[in-house]
Amino acid sequence: MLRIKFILIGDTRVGKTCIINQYTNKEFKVEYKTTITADGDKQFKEIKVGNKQVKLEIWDTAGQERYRAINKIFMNKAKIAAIVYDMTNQKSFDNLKNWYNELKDKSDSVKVIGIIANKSDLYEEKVINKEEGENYAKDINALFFETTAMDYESVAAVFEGLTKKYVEMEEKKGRIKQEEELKSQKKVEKKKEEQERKVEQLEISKHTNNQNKNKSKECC
Ligand SMILES: Nc1nc2c(ncn2[C@@H]2O[C@H](COP(=O)(O)OP(=O)(O)OP(=O)(O)O)[C@@H](O)[C@H]2O)c(=O)[nH]1
Ligand SMILES: [Mg+2]
Repeated sequence: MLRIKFILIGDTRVGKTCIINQYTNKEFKVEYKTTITADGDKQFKEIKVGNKQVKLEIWDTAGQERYRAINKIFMNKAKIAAIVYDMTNQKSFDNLKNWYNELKDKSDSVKVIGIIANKSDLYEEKVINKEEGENYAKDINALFFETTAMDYESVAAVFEGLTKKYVEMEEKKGRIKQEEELKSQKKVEKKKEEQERKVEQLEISKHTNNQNKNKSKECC
């Protein structure tokens, strides 16, 4: 089974813990309890992507400034990162670039990034419109999602969409690798054939030389 480390980052109170809770336990809690671990809390979920069985290892972390020095253990070997903002909070959107830079600085293993605009149920208080979020995601080559941690489908789309992209990328790389191997195998075979042909020609010419010698002996 393919095991994938999936991390969530973003400002405090944007809803990271609630998104994970909804996805793994199908529940939503209104009361707020800040996450205090800087090295991450882990949850697991098994899903099927195409014909591949995948085990997601989902890491939650603290968004609060004082816990925020994300350590290397948290980022280490993460393949997918979701950067979350709260669409009713301008600052959390402005901070996306800081989170993205931190990710770039501290991790070289992350292959797929998602930008998550959370709290879509509070549409009347919305201060960031969808296009702004989509444009930022496009700038950093990330996928964009709108979610509300109250709704399972909206958060499942994030985990499954990003995982699907990652698996497809890896499969493509695998295919490319296979093609390269096939090409170099063909090259080796071609070289071998050429060498065999050379040896054959050498033997033929040797044989004809011998025949000629014998003929000249016979004649004299
Ligand atoms: N209306 C609404 N409230 C939400 C949503 N997601 C989270 N909340 C609320 O926002 C508050 C913060 O949610 P958390 O999931 O704890 O936020 P966090 O990003 O984990 O915060 P830190 O652990 O401090 O980094 C809680 O009171 C939640 O109930 C949502 O989609 N809609
Ligand atoms: Mg939290």
